[in-house]
Amino acid sequence: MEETIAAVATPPGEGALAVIRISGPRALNVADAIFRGSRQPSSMEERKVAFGRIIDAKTEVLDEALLTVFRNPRSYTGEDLVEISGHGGSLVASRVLAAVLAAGARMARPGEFTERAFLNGKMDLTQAEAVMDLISAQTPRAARAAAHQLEGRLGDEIMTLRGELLETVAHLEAFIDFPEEGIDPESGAILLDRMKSVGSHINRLLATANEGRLLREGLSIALCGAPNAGKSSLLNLLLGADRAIVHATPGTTRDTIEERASLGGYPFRVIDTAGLRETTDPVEREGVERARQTAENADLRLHLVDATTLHPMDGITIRIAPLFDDELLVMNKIDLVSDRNLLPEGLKISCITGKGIEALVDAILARATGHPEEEAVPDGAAINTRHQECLRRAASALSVAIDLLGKGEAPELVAVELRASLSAVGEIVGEAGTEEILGKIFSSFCIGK
Ligand SMILES: Nc1nc2c(ncn2[C@@H]2O[C@H](COP(=O)(O)OP(=O)(O)OP(=O)(O)O)[C@@H](O)[C@H]2O)c(=O)[nH]1
Ligand SMILES: [Mg+2]
Repeated sequence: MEETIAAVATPPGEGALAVIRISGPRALNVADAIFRGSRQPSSMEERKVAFGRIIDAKTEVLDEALLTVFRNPRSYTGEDLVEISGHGGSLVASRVLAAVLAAGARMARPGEFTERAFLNGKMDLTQAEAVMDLISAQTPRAARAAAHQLEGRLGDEIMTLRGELLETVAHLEAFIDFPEEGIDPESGAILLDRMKSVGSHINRLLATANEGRLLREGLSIALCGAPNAGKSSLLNLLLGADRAIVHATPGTTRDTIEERASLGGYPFRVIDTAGLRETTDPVEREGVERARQTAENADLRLHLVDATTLHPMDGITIRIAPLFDDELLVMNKIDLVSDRNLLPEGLKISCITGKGIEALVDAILARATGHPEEEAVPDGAAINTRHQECLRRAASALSVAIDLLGKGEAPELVAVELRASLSAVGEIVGEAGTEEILGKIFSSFCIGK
């Protein structure tokens, strides 16, 4: 028999409420032991709420709470499940949990409620992953993508792909039953077409990996350049907050300052750095060294140049020496430049007036997503690294299958590869879920989820 698990599902600290969850075959008995209300939890109707007192084994009153009963299979986990909403102090919640554990539940592992939901068929593996994505989403766009995945959009897409592969295997296996006849050229061509179309479906999904990584992990972007270029001003502007000290004195920023910002709905970490210059000041030199290292480790590098130092003149082409090969060059303080059209090609902004900032954000997004910002970002599935790994395996087995079929090899051999492709696709939704995969996924969850 499954053990009954329990945990505090709300974050630690003080709050209006704390929720304690109990799930498993003994959830209602455990609740009976600690709850004194107008009804016993085990005799309550499902999805009904009762008010009562929470007591421990010595009948000391620990809290007043609302208790909700969900019965197997109509609960988050698919098991009998009880939720207790009590007062949100960390001590009171942990005392209630201790009473629950003393009454026969055991402490849940991270993600164990969701793992049980998956094991009991309440959701597929992509939906279970979406629960975690939704909880950890940093921007509205990331939250929306996670909510779509939670709804089952990615799972449905994978099931469609799986269906296409299954049909192809079935088609192929019809020939295995009649080995002496082999595959006639006409059927061979139809099969090949089918396999290629499955291949392009896999590639379409693989193409969403970058978007998925961006939404889930975000990107870091380092602001670099000479002292006084306006790096700290730009950081503050992008954050919409007065975070870093801005001053006319060159060499103001010494340490790197890293802050989260949402640009175009994507989560970014924007890092302000010390102005890069030769210096004898040991503290500033350390700052410059850190600035270089930070910039090299960042996903994107933005090279900010004070446009007033460029002195554009008619007939003279200004060249700005790049700091990094792949940098995004940005000229700042254009509000102070009268001959703007004489400035070199590139992004031009003013941190004082805000001019050009939108175009700058668009350029950052185009770099980050790999497609121009005006192009609509696919609203559907955006796969994660695990899905990507499975799909790559599926694609490679499929391409071997296509190769074998093209060479006129026996249908059995082609079928082996197709089956490998099928099982890799099935792994995404958890059809062939090994303990190891599940352990990896759910251990990253928080306790109580
Ligand atoms: N007119 C004008 N002044 C700006 C603009 N951006 C920054 N400044 C001014 O330039 C000076 C330097 O700005 P910071 O943001 O501190 O420059 P920084 O690149 O962080 O400088 P360090 O930290 O010393 O490397 C400040 O006086 C800002 O007010 C701009 O777009 N236009
Ligand atoms: Mg600065």
